[in-house]
Amino acid sequence: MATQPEVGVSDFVLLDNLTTDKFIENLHLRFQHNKIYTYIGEVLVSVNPYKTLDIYNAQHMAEYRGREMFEVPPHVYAVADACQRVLRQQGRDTCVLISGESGAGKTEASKFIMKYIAANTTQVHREYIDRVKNVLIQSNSILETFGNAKTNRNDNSSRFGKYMDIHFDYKGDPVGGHISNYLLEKSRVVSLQPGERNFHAFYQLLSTNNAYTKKYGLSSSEVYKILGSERGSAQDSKLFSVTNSAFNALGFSASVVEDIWSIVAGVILLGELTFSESGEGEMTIGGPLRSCVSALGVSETGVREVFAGRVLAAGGELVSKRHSLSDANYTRLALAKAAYDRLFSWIVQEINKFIEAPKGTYKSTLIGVLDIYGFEIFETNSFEQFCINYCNEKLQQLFIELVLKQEQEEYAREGIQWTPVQYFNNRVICELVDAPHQGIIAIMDEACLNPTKISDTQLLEAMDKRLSGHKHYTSRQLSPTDKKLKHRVDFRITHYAGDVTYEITGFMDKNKDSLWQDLKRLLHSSSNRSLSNMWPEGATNIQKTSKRPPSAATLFRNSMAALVTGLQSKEPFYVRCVKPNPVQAPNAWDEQLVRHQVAYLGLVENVRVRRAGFASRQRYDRFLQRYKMLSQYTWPNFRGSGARDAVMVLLRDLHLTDVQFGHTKLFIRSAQTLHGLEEARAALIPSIVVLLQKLWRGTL
Ligand code: AD9
Ligand code: MG
Repeated sequence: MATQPEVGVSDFVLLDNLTTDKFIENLHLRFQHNKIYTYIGEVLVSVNPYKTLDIYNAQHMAEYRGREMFEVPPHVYAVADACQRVLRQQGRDTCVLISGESGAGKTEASKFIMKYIAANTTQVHREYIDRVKNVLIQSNSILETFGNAKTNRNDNSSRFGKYMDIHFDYKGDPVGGHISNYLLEKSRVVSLQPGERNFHAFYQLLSTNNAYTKKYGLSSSEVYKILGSERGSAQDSKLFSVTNSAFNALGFSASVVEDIWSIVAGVILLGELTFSESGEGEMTIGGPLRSCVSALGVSETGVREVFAGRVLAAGGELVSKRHSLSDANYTRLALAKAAYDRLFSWIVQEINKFIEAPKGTYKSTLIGVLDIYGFEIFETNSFEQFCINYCNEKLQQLFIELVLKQEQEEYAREGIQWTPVQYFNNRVICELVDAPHQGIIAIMDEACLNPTKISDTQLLEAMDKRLSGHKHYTSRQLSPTDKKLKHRVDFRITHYAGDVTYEITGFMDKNKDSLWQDLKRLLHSSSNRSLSNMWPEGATNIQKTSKRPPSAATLFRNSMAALVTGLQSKEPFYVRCVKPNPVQAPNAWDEQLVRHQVAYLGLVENVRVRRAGFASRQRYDRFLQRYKMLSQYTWPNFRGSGARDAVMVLLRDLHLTDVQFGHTKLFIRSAQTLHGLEEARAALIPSIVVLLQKLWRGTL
């Protein structure tokens, strides 16, 4: 690799006089020279360049293959390579945790990692592996079409969480994968903040006149409510072809693809329906009802019925309830959200069928890549932001546990000399949200289970009562004397990344997340085979549906807990993404914004822990076994007793001093030292092999 002049330091550990100012100065200097990557030991800090850099081609990939992180300039490929090496050499599962706020570059980083991993395969079974690679990459474009949208922070914001496992065989070649999706922001289907767009899929479908628009009476030149103030662009039209090719490449049949786009059309058309009351109190439905039912493959009578009223099972009896206009409208929106949300999860499931390693394939190890929504503070924050920010708290907690806490605890345990580094532990905020019986989720669930209908305001009152003493919780309602504040119905959580005020309106409804049985039955009755399959529970007899399903927040909390448990068992690598400015512009640097992120990501603390820390730690017996050949005092056997003493003698002989001796382990400060040991060992091995052969043959 051509050596390039160093700009600032490529590892923050090497900074003189570490302060936040110096840290930011170095980050900025490198950013100005398009050096967007810098290490903190093995943690990669990445700044979004908001421009295309020529650092990702095949030649660059080749330069990182099989190289140690400290040998080559910082790059996301180096992380991917290290991940794959741990997997191949130690047979351990690894994972890459990518964090940072919305628009910081997480999804792009995850794609680079996947590309690198997919490219870095052996030459045998090329054709099969090419298919797996292709499938893993194509699945991304489908997920982005249906799960991403333009927000005020990011033109291509992931509105769902994604965790992808890539499975490898014993040779380290990818054989398949599995995607888990978390909580799609389905409220976006029916309401948009000013300046934002709905999911890309809607614009793609309406960017040209195509077979679907023709079939369902849609037109690319019409205005549809679901699209907000934006229209499908030439770019959307291009991406529509990309999405369809991806469906095709993955193996979706033409009829399933037709089912999918028909559901998207049906949701657009649901957005156009209106309700009014005729003179006799009869409800009339305005708008393109015919096309809507045709797109959804359901009967017009069925749709009229679900809007006109619903049937409830109360104490074993069936009771009909007539809908008011606002009930009908609520039903329409609920139907649109549910149909789209289920479509998204179903697409993920289908993709999983295509990317799953075939039965009988030996799955040896895996790399998990987590790309999940970043921390969000909007003008108005609702239930979705509450869940998204809770998820970020959990991941920060994992980072603290793995990087800051465990490392320091080990130093203490091993009796290593050490000045402890202070850091904020956000466990207390996680518990504010998820503690059993006392956390916000528990209080919300209690309210949702209450047989009498609890309003959002009553929920807030219950939260205020139970949480008012908590350091990270404040409610505006607590100032009933202040007239201006009295009617505000929000609460504030002091998150690790800043204060967020959540509007309580809609929390109850979104947490219950129940869809009336009539609607499930309607969707299950669809002649659209895929839609019908998505709603198996619509086949259940209404009187038999008994237990209430877990709430949305509980499901989310459980899926986060499972995710964290899964990640804990793997060797983690971190990519910490930083957003340089709020306007998505190249070369612009907003010092305040960067400073805020550096603070809450705990980057300076990370450097402190790392700096005072050690690149490697190994048990004495293992270390001795591996390197005893490097000294005449330990090869072939140490004359004294105890591995610790032997290692001391060995290191004295090698004049190595940047180490500390713990109770059970040796701590090596720099990675270079370790590398030197490895090189010396590699150089000696051939002569030792010859020696051993001679010994065996008795010719020595
Ligand atoms: V969100 O939480 O999903 O809203 P992300 O995923 O953190 O967010 P994303 O990866 O989507 O952000 O990056 C935002 C945009 O920045 C991309 O669409 C690219 O235009 C741009 N970007 C990010 N990383 C790079 C990069 N390494 N090189 C060039 C980049 N452009
Ligand atoms: Mg993203």
